[in-house]
Amino acid sequence: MTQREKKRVRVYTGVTKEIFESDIASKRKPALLRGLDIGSACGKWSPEYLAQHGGEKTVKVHVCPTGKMDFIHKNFAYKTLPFNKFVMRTCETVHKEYFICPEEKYYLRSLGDDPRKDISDITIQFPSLAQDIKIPKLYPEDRFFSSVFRISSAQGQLWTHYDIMDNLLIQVTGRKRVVLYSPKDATNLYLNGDKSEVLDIDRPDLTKYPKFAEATPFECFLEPGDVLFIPAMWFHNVISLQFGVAVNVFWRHLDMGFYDSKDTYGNKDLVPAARAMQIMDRAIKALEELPEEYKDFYARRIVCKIKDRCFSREDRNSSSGVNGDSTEDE
Ligand SMILES: O=C(O)CCC(=O)C(=O)O
Repeated sequence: MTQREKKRVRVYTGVTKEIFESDIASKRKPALLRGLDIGSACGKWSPEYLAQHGGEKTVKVHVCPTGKMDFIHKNFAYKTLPFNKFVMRTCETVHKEYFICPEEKYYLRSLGDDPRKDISDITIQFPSLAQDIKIPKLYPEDRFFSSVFRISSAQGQLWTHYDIMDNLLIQVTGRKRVVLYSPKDATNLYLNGDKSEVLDIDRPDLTKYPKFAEATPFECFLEPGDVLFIPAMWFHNVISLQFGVAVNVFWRHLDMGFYDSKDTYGNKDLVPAARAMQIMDRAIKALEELPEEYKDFYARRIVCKIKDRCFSREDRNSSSGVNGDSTEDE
């Protein structure tokens, strides 16, 4: 069994707000936007400059002995460091000062000042650095949710996950590979919450995860200045090929009532979806009270009902629930 061939993410240049709305966001597919004005950050944000202008604010970072972070076996620790010290360590390959080992890797996903109440916004947490970056206003500004620093050591790899909001990932320095999967591949990714259990997407264990072979990867390489549109629910796996700094911006593209008002990360399932998942857990518990052959019978009936009522017309008759997105060439 082999994996499906990778498809390329479509590249766009000269994108205006109008083009973004009419030709890109509405297609609900990832898009690599080149040539946008993201301000002076690309030329300025050396590690030394970031350390000087980011200051000593404490940040909570992932520290991992290898680049491949594993959320199942928790091979990383959360540690706090002053931002300036974190940046200078993250761009080294071997550290004199370290938590776990001299080759450890670091990854920052910035948070609000009090993560239980505050949302990450670089203009609030890092006002001096925020002046250098111009976030392309391709989305309705009153829908802005958060702006997040993503700073990674070379070879730092973030597991495959989805977010529930639309997102522009602005690569400021360093090169990065992003592999994406359509929401319709949810059935092939062995999900554990919002994350895929298939950690090694390049050499997956297809004996343990046979359906992963049916998932279609979409790949792109981000260079400094590139902006990747990641539509809500598109799974993404990110590897920093060099020390790199990105800022990503999430916005609420749906009516406000869909979003959990207590969600400061922007990754809680939409309110009706969370309700449906809870009801489903209760349904499964009820099915488990039945003798085996009845449980199997009613489970099949429920699956049929969900397919008939909730799947798109073209997916209703397929056994896997797959899909226009995976088969269409980009
Ligand atoms: O670029 C990264 O390090 C991760 C990006 C990401 O997960 C996101 O934009 O949601």
